[in-house]
Amino acid sequence: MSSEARRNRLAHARLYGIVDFGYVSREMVGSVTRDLIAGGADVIQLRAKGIDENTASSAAKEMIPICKSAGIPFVLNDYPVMAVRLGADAVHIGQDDGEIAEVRKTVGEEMLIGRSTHSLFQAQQALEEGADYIGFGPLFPTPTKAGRPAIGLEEVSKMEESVGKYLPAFCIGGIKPENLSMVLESGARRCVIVSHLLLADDIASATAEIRGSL
Ligand code: TZP
Ligand code: MG
Repeated sequence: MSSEARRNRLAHARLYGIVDFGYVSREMVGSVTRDLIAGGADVIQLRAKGIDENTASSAAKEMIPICKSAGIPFVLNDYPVMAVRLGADAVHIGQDDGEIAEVRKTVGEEMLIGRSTHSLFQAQQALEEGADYIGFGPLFPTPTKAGRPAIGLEEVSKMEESVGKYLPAFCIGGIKPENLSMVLESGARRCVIVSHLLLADDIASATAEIRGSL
């Protein structure tokens, strides 16, 4: 996918799905990726925390052709060098993963860089630093990032106004059907959902239900 196509896809994305090794076994990576895409996820990330690098790499290698044939950007969490080697569309980094300018030196100009942010200040900083998109949260407490304090909905509209206008901003953390309308009413336009989708009996249907509300 060209850099322009990557940006364009991100610009129109509403639902960002994550294949997270906290919920998905190595054997299920391919089918979960296909189910998220079938349900309408617009972007897919591999999040392989606490997993050895070879397993992360083999999972990414399985996911990339699935995403590519569906025209869905593939994002690798962490591992900028691996992201380049495997031809990921984007790399996602946290607050503790260094400066975006440094990551940019590794991944070049064509690859998109996403940054996790946990406050309005961090979101504005990511914009200034040259992130291509951000995650903003966790809005609610979540088992996926246990121990990380929830930031609530208070800053969502300010974040959308001062950052989300200029780059895609995905609200994240504890979002599920029961609170989705609240999240949208607070001003959010895009979201990342992990556990609600990955723990569903039917991942494709759960994804389609959420996608339909966005
Ligand atoms: N970053 C902030 S909250 C979060 C991440 C990766 C977890 C989101 O997962 P869930 O299960 O949708 O709350
Ligand atoms: Mg990281």
